[in-house]
Amino acid sequence: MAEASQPIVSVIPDDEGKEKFKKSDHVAFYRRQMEGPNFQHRALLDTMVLTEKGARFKLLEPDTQTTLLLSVSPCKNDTVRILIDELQPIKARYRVPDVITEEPHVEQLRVERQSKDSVTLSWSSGRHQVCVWHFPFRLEILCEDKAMVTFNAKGKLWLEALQDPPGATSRGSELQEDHTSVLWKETFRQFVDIQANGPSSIGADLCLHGFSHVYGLPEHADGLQLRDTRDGEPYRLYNLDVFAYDLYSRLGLYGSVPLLVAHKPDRTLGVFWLNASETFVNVHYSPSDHQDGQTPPVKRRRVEPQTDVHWLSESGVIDCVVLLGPSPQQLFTQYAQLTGYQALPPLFALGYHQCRWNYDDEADVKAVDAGFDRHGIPYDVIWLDIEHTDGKRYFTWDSALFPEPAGLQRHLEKKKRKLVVISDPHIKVDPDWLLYCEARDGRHFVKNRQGQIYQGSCWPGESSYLDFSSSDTRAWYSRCFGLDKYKGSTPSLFVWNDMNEPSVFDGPEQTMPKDAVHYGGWEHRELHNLYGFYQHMATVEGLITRSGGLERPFVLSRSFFAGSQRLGAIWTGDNVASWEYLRISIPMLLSLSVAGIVFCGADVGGFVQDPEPELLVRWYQAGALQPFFRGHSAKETKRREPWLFGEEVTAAIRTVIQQRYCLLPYWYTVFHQAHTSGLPPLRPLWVEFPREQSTLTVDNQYMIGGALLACPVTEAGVEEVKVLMPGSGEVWYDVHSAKAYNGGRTLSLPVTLDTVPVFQRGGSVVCRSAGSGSCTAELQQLPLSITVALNSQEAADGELYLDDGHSFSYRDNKAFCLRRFTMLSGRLLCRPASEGGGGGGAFDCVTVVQSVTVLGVKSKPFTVVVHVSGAKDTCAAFEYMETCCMLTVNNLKLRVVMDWEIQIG
Ligand code: NBV
Repeated sequence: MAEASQPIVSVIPDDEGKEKFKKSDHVAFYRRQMEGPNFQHRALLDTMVLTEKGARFKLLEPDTQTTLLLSVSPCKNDTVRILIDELQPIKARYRVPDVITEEPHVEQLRVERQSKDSVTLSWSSGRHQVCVWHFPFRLEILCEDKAMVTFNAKGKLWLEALQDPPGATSRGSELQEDHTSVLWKETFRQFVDIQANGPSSIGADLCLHGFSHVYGLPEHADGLQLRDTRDGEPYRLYNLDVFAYDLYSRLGLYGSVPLLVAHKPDRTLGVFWLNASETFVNVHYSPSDHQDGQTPPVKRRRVEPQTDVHWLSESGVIDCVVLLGPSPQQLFTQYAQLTGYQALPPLFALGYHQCRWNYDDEADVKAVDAGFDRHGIPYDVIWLDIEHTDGKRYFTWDSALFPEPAGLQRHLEKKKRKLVVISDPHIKVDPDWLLYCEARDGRHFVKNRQGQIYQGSCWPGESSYLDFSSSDTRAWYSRCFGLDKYKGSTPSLFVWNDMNEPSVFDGPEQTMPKDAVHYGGWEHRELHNLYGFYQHMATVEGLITRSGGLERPFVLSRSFFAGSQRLGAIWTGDNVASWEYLRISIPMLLSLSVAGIVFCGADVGGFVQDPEPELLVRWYQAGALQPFFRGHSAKETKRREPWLFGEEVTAAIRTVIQQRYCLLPYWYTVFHQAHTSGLPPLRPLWVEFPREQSTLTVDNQYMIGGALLACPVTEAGVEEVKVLMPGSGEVWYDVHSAKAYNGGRTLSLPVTLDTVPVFQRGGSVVCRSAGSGSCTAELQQLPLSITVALNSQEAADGELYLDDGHSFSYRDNKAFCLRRFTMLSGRLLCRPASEGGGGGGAFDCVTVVQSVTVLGVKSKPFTVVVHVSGAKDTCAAFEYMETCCMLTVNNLKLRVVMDWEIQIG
């Protein structure tokens, strides 16, 4: 069987290809809901039942005589789950499994007030209330008597009852044949979709009171703040393979997270719409001119702003969780409690990754690897794209190009470097290939609606698609990564899942037909947005099992859903080597971060086309300050390893990669924080400065953790950039010059090609490695340098997390080290971060602090005295630079696991 035509031109949408993807008006369920009537639902208050799972009510729609079941469950972590299903569906409707990690504890509800019009229930000692209105049905969530959210404020509640197929015995057969055929069949271009149980869409609106800024809903190539959708398309959540996607667009991309986050100075709130079918979201700000963060004109009567959010999905049930915050931190924790925390990556995964479609052969890989050493550029991982396989049969090797893959991995492993290989979800239809036969015979493929194995075209030619929604299939796929089974693989091989939207070259919108059938008889439409998430899960399981449960996996996936953060990293797919794509990468990564997908990155340099050297340098500078840092380029592009553009470019790239490596102790610490508290490493400014109006619309700058403000340069040929220094009363220190700036203003800073504006916040402590090494394993042997940045009270604190960097020992044996550095009244203390908070355990931490720099020291001290518990005090030599108020103490050898202090007097 032939491989699919190779040149990417065959899959690049040309002008005709733009039609490849639907707009909302091509989508029947969207039109039906937008053009249809507002139903007149009534909550039958006398049907209320209070159980330990919350409150239940029946809802009646008199015109259609549909009865729905509403349940409201307030949870202990200040979230409220609203679930609406048909009271008696002809068969169970799809409920998204495997995303919510554990059902949160439900609070006991108390009836506060009840009348024929409404019932008010309270929990959490009356602090929170829900009020359910009989007619028109609304559900209001109040915090301290203030309405926060009204569900169904605009009466958009919609739920189409499932029907039996025509000709079947029950209700559906009553429909007229011609009427049925219009409703049940949807055509797009040459593709016909037959809906097994008829129209089954759902929808609802929520009014967010007092909010005029909402964020989240990735993945879209657009700004951070969601736009009012009245002037165009709704946000679409439908995972699609969109090559060189359009910018500033609300069309669906590779992954979806149905979490919307609203923020105002005194509250951050979330709405999580747990549905994996095609989904649209309309956002309406009122007053409509209030969304840009400007205060409304003075003369106009002040109207409380609100944001109305209308969700519409093709099928499933209404399952909506309102997260009440109130702080951004609390919101992130609530969301992580619901869908899981970021997996703690192995340290190498935070290093630099070198990828290309493709490195040609073993010699090429070795030459590129040697190039990094020759040019003194650290890196950890080299990647192989689809051409490494035998005819796009994943888990195999092209024997001419990669005759000794295990030897290649050992070669890299000697330098403590890793290999990542691609593994896509499509399997070449090849009865002579054992893996194909096993999958076929084990019934691991998705079927078509006629019950045969579904086939579509992809890289290998005719392919079938693994049904990762089945746990049996996931287990089988996981076993394929076993070292005995995956010939040529070694423990230093890690994995990349691409094309898992899934991408099907000859499918509707280049994906799988919605009427394909998965395990359990579920139509693909029900779980489309989960497909990539499930492949990612199976791959992660495979790597964990391969190591006997001991080693942390690393898997990059292109497609994702809510909860993918538990699995690993994602990237923003096929971007283009242009300044605009560099710029958009920042809000794209911030939107992902806000929605829990925090280990994310964009192809550095741009995947398609050739970046000019200046763009390449600026992209490395930006990428080095983003969580997942990988250079990648498409097949037709020119080679672009960092040393191919002359010494100036090589030096600039070397510098930022080295700086990234030096900063890895800090990155690792903020990842540990994401892993334990849900706080994203990359944070929009409003997360750290929630009360500052000026931060709400900023999406070219961000915080890395709580301490560093980054503002990568993303314009060509600039000599100056504007940086908002948030927070009046804050002090910011330029990390390169140590120069101090006061917060609460926007600065113009001169820049050259080498400048990367990064500032440390006064009041923070940042730990860096004293050198970069050639990869992260080498870095772990190096001592640390600590930078203490004083605030206006001359205080600062910060944490450091260390462990072995690769195993689950930190979890299973508490083998980690979590330290807190606190500076107050001229005294810097190094202590455990919390009672018993990782004082070493089984982790033999030999890391020492070599130097301490204190920024913001107003005058030259007389002495610096070091005190280590159990030893004599010693005076340390120091340097003081008056021009930048910087004190440096060098030549220290303070073990980070020991308690010690430095007194500046
Ligand atoms: O496997 C080839 C590419 C890969 O390099 C890229 O990163 C993915 O986003 N893949 C898409 C398939 C082909 C794209 C035209």
